[in-house]
Amino acid sequence: MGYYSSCSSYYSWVHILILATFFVAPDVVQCRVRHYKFDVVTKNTSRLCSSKPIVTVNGKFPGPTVYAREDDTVLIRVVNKVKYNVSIHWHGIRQLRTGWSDGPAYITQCPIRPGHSFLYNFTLTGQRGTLWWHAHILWLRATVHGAIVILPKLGVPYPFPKPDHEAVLILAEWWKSDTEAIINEALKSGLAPNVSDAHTINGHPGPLANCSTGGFRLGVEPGKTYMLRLVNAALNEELFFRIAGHTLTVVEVDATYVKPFKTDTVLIAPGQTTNVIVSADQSAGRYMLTASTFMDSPIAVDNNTATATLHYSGTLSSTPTVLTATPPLNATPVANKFTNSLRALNSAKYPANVPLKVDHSLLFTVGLGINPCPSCKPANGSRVVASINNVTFVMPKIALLQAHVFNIPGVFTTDFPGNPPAPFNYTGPPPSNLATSSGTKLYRLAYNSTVQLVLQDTGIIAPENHPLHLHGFNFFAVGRGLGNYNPNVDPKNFNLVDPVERNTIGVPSGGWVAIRFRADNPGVWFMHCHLEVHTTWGLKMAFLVDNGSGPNESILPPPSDLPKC
Ligand SMILES: *[C@@H]1O[C@H](CO)[C@@H](O)[C@H](O)[C@H]1NC(C)=O
Ligand SMILES: *[C@@H]1O[C@H](CO)[C@@H](O)[C@H](O)[C@H]1NC(C)=O
Ligand SMILES: *[C@@H]1O[C@H](CO)[C@@H](O)[C@H](O)[C@H]1NC(C)=O
Ligand SMILES: *[C@@H]1O[C@H](CO)[C@@H](O)[C@H](O)[C@H]1NC(C)=O
Ligand SMILES: *[C@@H]1O[C@H](CO)[C@@H](O)[C@H](O)[C@H]1NC(C)=O
Ligand SMILES: *[C@@H]1O[C@H](CO)[C@@H](O)[C@H](O)[C@H]1NC(C)=O
Ligand SMILES: *[C@@H]1O[C@H](CO)[C@@H](O)[C@H](O)[C@H]1NC(C)=O
Ligand SMILES: *[C@@H]1O[C@H](CO)[C@@H](O)[C@H](O)[C@H]1NC(C)=O
Ligand SMILES: *[C@@H]1O[C@H](CO)[C@@H](O)[C@H](O)[C@H]1NC(C)=O
Ligand SMILES: *[C@@H]1O[C@H](CO)[C@@H](O)[C@H](O)[C@H]1NC(C)=O
Ligand SMILES: *[C@@H]1O[C@H](CO)[C@@H](O)[C@H](O)[C@H]1NC(C)=O
Ligand SMILES: *[C@@H]1O[C@H](CO)[C@@H](O)[C@H](O)[C@H]1NC(C)=O
Ligand SMILES: [Cu+2]
Repeated sequence: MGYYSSCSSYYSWVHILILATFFVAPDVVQCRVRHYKFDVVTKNTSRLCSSKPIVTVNGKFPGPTVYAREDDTVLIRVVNKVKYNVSIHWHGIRQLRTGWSDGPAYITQCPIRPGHSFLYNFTLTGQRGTLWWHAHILWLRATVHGAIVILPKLGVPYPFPKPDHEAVLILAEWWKSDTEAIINEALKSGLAPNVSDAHTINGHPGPLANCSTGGFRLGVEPGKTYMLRLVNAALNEELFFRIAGHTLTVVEVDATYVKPFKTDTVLIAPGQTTNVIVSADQSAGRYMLTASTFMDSPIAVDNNTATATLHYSGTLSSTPTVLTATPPLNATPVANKFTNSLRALNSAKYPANVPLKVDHSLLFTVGLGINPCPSCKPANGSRVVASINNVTFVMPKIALLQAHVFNIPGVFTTDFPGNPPAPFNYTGPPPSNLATSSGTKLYRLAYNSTVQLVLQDTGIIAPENHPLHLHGFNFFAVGRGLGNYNPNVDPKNFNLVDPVERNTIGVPSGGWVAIRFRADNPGVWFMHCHLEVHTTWGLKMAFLVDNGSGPNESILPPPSDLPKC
């Protein structure tokens, strides 16, 4: 099938992007140490009527899939051959004691400058499933992203019947213009950036879009079962995923197993991954796959649906494609039905270790704001910002983890507020003053302390669903509701038995979500909205987790090639 797997040699992954085929999980061996090389290079493309250079890894869009097994150590040399500063984040990888390899620029590392390289070095401990990697600087992740497939340890089965074949499906977002020009224009004006021009499935918008280069085709054989590893790599939009005429069985999200359930629609937010099993149990033919936008508040979005085709072998060319309707753009009930169906598998082998005792009980408001900006003429002298607990995060000039470990003063403070500084009716009429404060504030946690964090949306400018991503940890989503979180009532309804475990969670529009995690990973860990526009506007903060006192409870020493600022 054109795949190649080796533990010890550098190679450029030959990604199988042949139309009308299916991917087969490579025959991945267990490696003590596994090597990859990522060359960050510019590549010309001609998709959606635009022929523009894009930044890629190894010239691929989407980028190469990293295949590995649980317990492998992965070494990935990233070589920067483009004009931009670059860093790569391994989204959802726990990075136990290896925060240096997490990747967010100016949080755990200084960027890799043009002409330089950095060796990411991490071990896959206690995780198996689909994750993904992406650039974590500027808006480069629009085209610099790919899947990470962590197979169970050799010989360990999936906790569900083994599918006959597997495929990676990366959902993404495409602008005809250069994405750096899009965000720079927005920052200058003070207004929201232009929405994208299309969504894509494995790099292709599909036959429904104008000027398409042909849609992605997933070839299937009648009677076989397929595991689709879905990744939402879009910058700013949550997506619904469907396959005409087929039921999907969800078995895993964010590389944690869930109690399998059947659905006709998957909801997937930027940053999230979802594994579904589909049986090729329909009559031979072509069936449409759709990735369509979910937005249940009055915010401008790209509502173009990306399409691909499930193509049965033996289909006559005259057979018409079976279409599917997409859920309405604002289909909150469809979204809720999916979200409420997610439960941790919580088996003897894969228990849900929900922290039952809480050391830090935190309430963070997440939302937008408006600050003065004299130069922002199009926005009449103001600009849209975003904040957590009214703090618009200011990016430091020196990476926070370095400042922490090397004791460099003046880079950050540890006074991030654990509660809103001035409580208000978060989901009611907005306060008269929409301004935010700003700073590079961290929240400090002792090693192994436990956190309950309620993320509360605000209605400032508009209520909106924010997919929050926490680096360095998985968390359990123990509760969720509409309106303002009520600490006297809502905890009674928390699910502390089998809540879904993940690394990215949607805070519902005009509502809240409660998560719990154990701070068992020393380092500095970013938490931010995975809508790139909100992150850019400042909806981000970081947790500082101290070393523990035990032998394996300190962050490892920094690698010698760590980039300098
Ligand atoms: C890529 O496109 C740019 C302009 O967009 C052009 O200058 C350059 O020659 C192209 N490179 C290749 C290899 O086609
Ligand atoms: C990777 O990190 C481990 C520590 O976790 C270290 O022992 C090893 O030498 C590193 N490998 C390389 C090639 O730097
Ligand atoms: C954003 O959209 C506006 C209006 O369509 C257009 O004039 C502008 O050129 C776009 N910006 C970029 C960077 O493409
Ligand atoms: C497709 O073409 C139509 C008609 O020219 C236009 O209105 C629409 O915006 C185009 N869609 C995309 C995705 O470019
Ligand atoms: C998609 O958005 C465009 C521009 O806002 C709007 O004109 C169109 O009606 C929308 N289409 C759907 C199906 O919502
Ligand atoms: C700026 O002010 C003009 C004139 O009052 C108004 O028409 C326009 O909508 C304002 N723009 C924004 C972004 O507030
Ligand atoms: C934590 O432990 C590491 C490794 O022992 C050490 O380098 C570091 O100085 C310790 N303290 C902090 C604040 O990182
Ligand atoms: C908050 O505002 C909403 C909407 O106006 C209202 O229904 C609710 O009663 C308010 N809550 C409180 C605690 O004032
Ligand atoms: C946020 O901070 C700004 C600046 O200090 C202040 O003016 C505003 O009232 C605060 N808003 C809230 C909701 O705390
Ligand atoms: C962390 O705390 C839990 C609960 O108090 C305890 O059972 C566990 O041993 C601790 N782990 C470490 C590494 O200290
Ligand atoms: C610390 O880690 C090493 C290497 O992974 C392991 O051999 C040792 O047993 C661990 N020690 C403790 C106390 O967990
Ligand atoms: C790249 O990063 C370095 C280190 O932080 C910084 O000094 C430099 O200005 C950055 N370059 C660009 C083009 O942003
Ligand atoms: Cu957001």
